[in-house]
Amino acid sequence: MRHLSHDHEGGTPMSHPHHDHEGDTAMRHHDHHSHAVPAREISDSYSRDVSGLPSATSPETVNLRDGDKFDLRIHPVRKKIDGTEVRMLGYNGSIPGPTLRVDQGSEITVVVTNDGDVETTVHWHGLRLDNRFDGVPEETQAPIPPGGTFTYKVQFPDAGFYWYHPHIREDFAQEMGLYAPIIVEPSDPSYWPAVDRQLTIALDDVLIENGQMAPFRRSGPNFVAMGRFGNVMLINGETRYSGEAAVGEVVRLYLVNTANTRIFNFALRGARMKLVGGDSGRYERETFVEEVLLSPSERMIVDVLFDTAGEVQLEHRTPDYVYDLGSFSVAGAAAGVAASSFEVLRSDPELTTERRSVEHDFEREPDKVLSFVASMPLLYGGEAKPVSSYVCPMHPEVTASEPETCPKCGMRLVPVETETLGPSSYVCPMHPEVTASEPSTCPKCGMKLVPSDALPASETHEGHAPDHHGHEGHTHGGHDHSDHSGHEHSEHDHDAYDHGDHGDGLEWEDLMPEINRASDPTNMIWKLIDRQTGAENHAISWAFKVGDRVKIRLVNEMDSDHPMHHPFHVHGAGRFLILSRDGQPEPNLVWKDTVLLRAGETVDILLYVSNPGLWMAHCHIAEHTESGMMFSFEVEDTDPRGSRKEAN
Ligand SMILES: [Cu+2]
Repeated sequence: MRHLSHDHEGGTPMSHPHHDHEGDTAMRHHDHHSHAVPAREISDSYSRDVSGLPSATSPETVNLRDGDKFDLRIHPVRKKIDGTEVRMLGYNGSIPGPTLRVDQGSEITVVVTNDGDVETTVHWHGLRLDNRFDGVPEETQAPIPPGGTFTYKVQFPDAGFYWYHPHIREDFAQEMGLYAPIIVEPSDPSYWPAVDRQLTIALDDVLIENGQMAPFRRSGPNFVAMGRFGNVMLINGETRYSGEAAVGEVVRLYLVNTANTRIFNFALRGARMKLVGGDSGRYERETFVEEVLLSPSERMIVDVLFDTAGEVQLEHRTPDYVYDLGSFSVAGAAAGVAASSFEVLRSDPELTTERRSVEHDFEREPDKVLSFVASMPLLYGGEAKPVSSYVCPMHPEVTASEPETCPKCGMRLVPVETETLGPSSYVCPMHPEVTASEPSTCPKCGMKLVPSDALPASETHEGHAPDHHGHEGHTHGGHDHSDHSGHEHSEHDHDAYDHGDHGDGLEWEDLMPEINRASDPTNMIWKLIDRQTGAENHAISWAFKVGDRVKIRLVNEMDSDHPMHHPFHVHGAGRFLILSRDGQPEPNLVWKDTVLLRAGETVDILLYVSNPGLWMAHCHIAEHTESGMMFSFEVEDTDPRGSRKEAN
């Protein structure tokens, strides 16, 4: 598979000791580079200055035992991405930050020092921990100011794969590099199947324009419509993965999606993959899969058998493209023994039992109903100019003389302020130099052209420069997509609507970047609505007790200015099972803290409430969270000995 722009990059931190090489290279490049950076800092933008910053280091894996203390320092670093040097933020100087490897049932102390560019907290994603240390600003702690510290006690009741990231300006700070994995080793040594080795894989993207990180506003997020898509894929902070494996070796990959908004559909070409775990621990049944779908913040744990020598490609497969994320070189012969049991598909007795115990929950009415709705004054509000026609921003071929909704995606049509019946020119959202007089697709990237006059002018547009690396890191599809029946989640049937051009209710790319860039919390309103009370976002006031099993119906409404997918995350009040999607029982259970809701989809979850306190629930698209698509709920401690009542 071709990979045009990344051949200079070295390997991944976990497999290549040569990585610190990059420091020297970066240093030399820096002197040369700083002259080329235009002196165009907008006052409302966070600094992009790399001068004097240390180079990002390779992420470490830190083994911590019960009672251990660990220091975590946040500070700016400079990092070379795709040949360009950018300012980013690292935990202990690396991107991703250090992987914490801990024991189930243990507790550690983490002393966080913030020498970064913005106030911060650390959220320990997916952990059912003491509420005081959940990292929610103003609710569980005061923000850690630049120069400040905070000491967290972090507990790990459940085996599996978790991660940590900021909970203030996630759209900026997490995107700038503040994310890192946590592996919780199970107390039961037979909890997981045998493997020969374990690796963590963080999937991300960043937006590089004109040789710089696209600016972030201090005053608040933009790209609030679809979230900030990157144009450079990052795998463990690098543009290309480069690993090695032995023939016959079984390697466990702990996968996490740390992107602001991009969904990753991860696949390996040339090796066998067994799905064993999800957000929190193992699946009810292990299954062989061709690919795994991860929305932002979701995790998947796959065991990989490298059964033949050669190159095994890591891919992100979308309906239109296959992104090349790097490769494993497979050679030699494994000394390990895990391969002998790779064919065995095990099941989890606990979740098998749980499936029986939730049988009546599939049928009963939900306790809570939560809707996901958008209103978009940017496109639909305000001026009452006479207009003669309307067009769908996503589907330019859909036009009407009345302000209807698009039959394909449900978006409200946008007024076209011309006298002509339809748009007269079309432009590629990714390649502005590509224009046409008829609706067609871009020869460079295959995206549909949009009407030029449907795009509002963008004040801070820095240009999608023709030489940007948006789609150079991938080759066009051509992979046989028929052979992925092993993955139940990717087979969801949604013929009731057609969204994102693929009928899957997912937005794989930013289809309207100008509109997206111009969107902010004032002109793009994301709402969670409690359908029983009508309360919206922070006004929602749910109260549960420890021990409750709450059935929550999540409705991603099509009757919305911009229906799109949302990954819904519940903090450590408990963990949940997905009961059903559009009425279809979930075929393979796993404990979850985040669930992907496709556009138009209704998902029932069952939340097992275990931890008292004030807990947050929100969409995990960073820009949606930051623009208010969130609320918090109370959990009362029913344990009479429960003494942690500092909140009142
Ligand atoms: Cu969202």
